[in-house]
Amino acid sequence: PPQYGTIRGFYDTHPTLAELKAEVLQGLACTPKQISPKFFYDAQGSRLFDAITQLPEYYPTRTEIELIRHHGAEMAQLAGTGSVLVELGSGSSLKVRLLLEALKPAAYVPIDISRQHLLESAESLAQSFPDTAVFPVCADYSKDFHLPAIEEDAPRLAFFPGSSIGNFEPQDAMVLLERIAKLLGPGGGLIIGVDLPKDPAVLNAAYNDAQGVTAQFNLNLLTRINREAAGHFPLENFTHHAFFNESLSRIEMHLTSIKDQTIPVGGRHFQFAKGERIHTESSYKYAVTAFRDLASRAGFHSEALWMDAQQRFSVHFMRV
Ligand code: AVI
Repeated sequence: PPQYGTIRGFYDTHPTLAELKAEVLQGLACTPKQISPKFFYDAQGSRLFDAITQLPEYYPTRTEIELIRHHGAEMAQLAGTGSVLVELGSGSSLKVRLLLEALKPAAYVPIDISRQHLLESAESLAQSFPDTAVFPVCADYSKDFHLPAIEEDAPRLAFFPGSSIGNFEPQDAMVLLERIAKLLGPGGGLIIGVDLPKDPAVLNAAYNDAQGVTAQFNLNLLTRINREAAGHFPLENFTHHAFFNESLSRIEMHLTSIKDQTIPVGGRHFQFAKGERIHTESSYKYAVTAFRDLASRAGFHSEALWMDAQQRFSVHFMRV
């Protein structure tokens, strides 16, 4: 029988080592070299990301939390109670805690690629909210994933905070939003956090923190590849490089080779010239109208918008 205060089920479709290896090898064979930012989030990467969210320079998390604190009641009013609440990239599930009291969902489905982190957060949340049925799903939400068959008649609500949508290329973001729209069905709601374009100095500082946590987060990708994909990257031969690309309205993160070198990975050999980079992340910043246009092409219309006084971050309420 289902027990209250613990998770009710667990769907595990964590990407396999073989999938990780194949995607990494494919990315390293591209020109320019690239690796998807979804691979940042192993156990250590998830911890480092949580540390980033606490940094003085990293304004998005703190700004979005303030927006949810101030406007959570309005968000819940628009969303209605009794829904199946699906969170994409739930991480530590801290932000959703601010909404649960008001939302009173029938069930909460946190989806994340980082298995251990997901399970610990889901257990802790289930204990704090014993009336909410918690069904974690470990999955790469950039691919097709399935929801547990629960509360099938309840309306669905998606929560996609943190501007993680910005980590997708705009065309892929549109496709992902289309999939979310399909998952929600007509009338389904979406609460989505989107980082805004702003003074490049503020953006550059947020991705080049003084303590070097973002650099560690970026370099941890190589540690992971060394461990899980038989890589031989010497970490000291690569440096963190992040900057705002104004014409594309995106932060770019790269790992730059400090010298000419050949790196074995998964039985293959990859040449790096001095100064050559691996593109590890883009973080697109969307003005309000730009994001509305993107979402409307995916079948969403905008119902409400919240921004902080400095217009650093936005939270949209959208409906299919
Ligand atoms: C998760 N994602 C929205 C973060 C971002 O800002 O793009 C990841 C991150 N990368 C470096 N710092 C934080």
